[in-house]
Amino acid sequence: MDLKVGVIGTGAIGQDHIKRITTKLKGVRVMAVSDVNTETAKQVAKKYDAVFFENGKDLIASDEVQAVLIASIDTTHEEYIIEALKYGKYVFCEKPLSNKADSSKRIVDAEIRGGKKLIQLGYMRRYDAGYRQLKDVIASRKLGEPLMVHCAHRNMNLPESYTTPMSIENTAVHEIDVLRWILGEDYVSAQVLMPKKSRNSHSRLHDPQIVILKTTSGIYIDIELFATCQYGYEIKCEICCENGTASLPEPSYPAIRANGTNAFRIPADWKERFADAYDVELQHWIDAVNEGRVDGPTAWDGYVVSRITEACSKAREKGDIIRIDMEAYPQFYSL
Ligand code: NAD
Ligand code: ISE
Repeated sequence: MDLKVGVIGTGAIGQDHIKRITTKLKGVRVMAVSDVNTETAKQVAKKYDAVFFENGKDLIASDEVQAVLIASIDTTHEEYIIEALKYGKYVFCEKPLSNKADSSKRIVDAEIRGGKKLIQLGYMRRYDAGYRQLKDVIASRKLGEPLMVHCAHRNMNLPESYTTPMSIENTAVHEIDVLRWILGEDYVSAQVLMPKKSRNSHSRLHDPQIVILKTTSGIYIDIELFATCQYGYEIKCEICCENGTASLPEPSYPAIRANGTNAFRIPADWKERFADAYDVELQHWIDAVNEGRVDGPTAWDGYVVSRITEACSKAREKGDIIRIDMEAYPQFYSL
């Protein structure tokens, strides 16, 4: 029997996920969709033969929906996750768990109170082949201990609704999660540097920004966040170890020699760059839920990221280095 999924949020990634579920993935069917932009949601419902719900909470309550995929904006995740937990329904929630740490903590507390892990979080880089290779190299310790990490996260351009705090709360969250997973360490301090503002930023966005994190063993990580780089979507990560370095592989495209140049394509956006990772991630969720469980990034992982982004925001506001004291890992999440 196919897993009957209801999707809340039919914007960019909501539609991308609905398409992949319908055309590529196995053991699943999109039964229902909802969005406050009712016009788009109705069109999507018609296109994919799903039921349109005016209200996301009614979609969650529906007997026709066994599991909920949340792809609405960051500030709405808590409300929908808590509602799905009330019905004991499995959830796949796009990153971040929430844009604020106290909100993420309420989600963790609600899941623990319910007594069963029901949430998988959309940190898809953990399913990207390149990041998995990087994790294996570091874990083998063939290069010795990791010491420093240099990252860049560049978007061609982001909409006017994308503001200064979102560089961290919406974008740097990917590096914060995936490096914690690769290095197997938590973070102890955060700092944010604000370089000269690009004229391609707008009045509510200071772009670019640089985040500097320190891990428990003393590894320093710098993350360049450049939301208006103009030329494409580019993700870089180089881990410098005692006896060598390991870098994230570039996406593979043919070399085109023409007009006196030798050129490679640069992906346009996250949809293109991480298409395979999204496929693997969602199939993983579907297969696990069909077996009555979830694994992958947890609500706790999401809460940890929120605590770090909170420290980064404070660091940016105060122009200071902020210490991070993380609570102990709840046993609930190690089961
Ligand atoms: P988007 O703006 O294209 O779509 C968001 C949708 O949410 C819109 O259609 C909007 O109408 C809807 N919405 C707003 N308030 C709502 C509410 N109260 N109830 C229901 N729907 C509501 O944004 P997007 O790029 O599709 O991002 C959606 C989510 O996915 C965000 O949380 C974002 O951080 C995440 N995302 C993740 C990745 C990734 O790489 N994993 C990539 C893009 C976006
Ligand atoms: C977007 O929400 C994503 O998650 C993308 O992966 C990221 O690159 C982009 O900066 C975010 O806005």
